[in-house]
Amino acid sequence: MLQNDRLLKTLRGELVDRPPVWMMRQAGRFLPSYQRLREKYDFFTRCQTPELVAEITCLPVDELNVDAAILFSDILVVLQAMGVPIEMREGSGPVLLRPVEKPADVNRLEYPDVIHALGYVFQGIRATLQKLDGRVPLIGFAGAPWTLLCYLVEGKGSPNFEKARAFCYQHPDAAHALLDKLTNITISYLQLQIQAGVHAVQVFDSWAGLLGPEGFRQFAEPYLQRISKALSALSPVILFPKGAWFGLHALATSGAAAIGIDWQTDPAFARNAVGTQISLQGNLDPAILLTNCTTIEAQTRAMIRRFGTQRYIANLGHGILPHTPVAHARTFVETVRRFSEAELLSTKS
Ligand code: 1CP
Repeated sequence: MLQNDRLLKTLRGELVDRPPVWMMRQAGRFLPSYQRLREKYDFFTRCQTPELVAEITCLPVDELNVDAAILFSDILVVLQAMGVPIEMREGSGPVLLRPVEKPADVNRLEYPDVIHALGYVFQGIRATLQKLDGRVPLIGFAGAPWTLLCYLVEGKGSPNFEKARAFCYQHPDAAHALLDKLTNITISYLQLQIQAGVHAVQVFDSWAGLLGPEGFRQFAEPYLQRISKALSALSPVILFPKGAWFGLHALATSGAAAIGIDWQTDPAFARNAVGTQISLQGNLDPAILLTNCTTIEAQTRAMIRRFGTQRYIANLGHGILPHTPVAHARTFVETVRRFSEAELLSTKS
């Protein structure tokens, strides 16, 4: 039994006393307690050791009072399981040692035995659930096929992922074969996370907006739809198609329980695009958490007033920034926790 089920109620469209709140990338980024573990163990050791996964995942629950935990892992572990060696470099982030450069490279990627290759993730989930002891729900996650293709082709992070976009338009058949394979693997992977006990799953399509409306319709949306339709009977699904305001309407009928939006998307536009039968999540600019407590409080309250308190999950519009002071993150969470329905009504009249 969960002691705090606001997130799950919101995902089911049930009434809540106030919106649930959590922050994308809350586990492994800004907390000094995480930074200390980061000095002791390298990144993949942290991801592959169930006790460390449990410890890191619980840090923001213990220290910030958020309404949900997100599993400590990374979207790139799926690519490692497909036989792609990845180095996590200090300062510059992940580097894939053998990126996909031509269509023939797609065939080289292994279809992994997910249950074994990513067994440490499922063990991490079980260890985390024990440590959480029913305090809040646990969110599992995976990268969306398009966002994974971005890293596979580019070989590293990039502001615009031009190589990945060019690959899709120059080799559409190979791109679709790759996206199809990534979709099947992601469905198995998330099914196994659900079996291991996560209460909801989020699909991060961090680079969806880079495709533009037509590219999104071809190379991202069909795969998000497939993942969402395959899983929505098993668990609530949250889709986060960052930057793809133009795709919100189409995703509203994907079976997803919620759609996350970034800060460049207007809440009223998003609500109008998706209708009333789905929850929205977001969308405070993470840079606002770098300002001061007065500004954070004012901006957070304004955000809640725009979304309303029902069918809404308070969050940032993207991951929390590494240098965010803990007190600022706490102010964000506390402001949502203090927001009451009565207040919403009084500000409307
Ligand atoms: O040493 C370190 O601390 C490594 C940094 C790090 C961490 C803590 C990486 C490398 N990944 C993670 C964890 C992680 N990644 C989580 C765990 C939960 C949490 O931190 O709260 C999650 C949900 C992710 C998801 C992820 N990884 C996304 C999607 C979300 C987003 O922010 O857009 C993406 C795009 C990645 C790829 C990735 N992994 C790591 C880095 C530095 C990056 C970005 C690379 C880039 O494009 O520059």
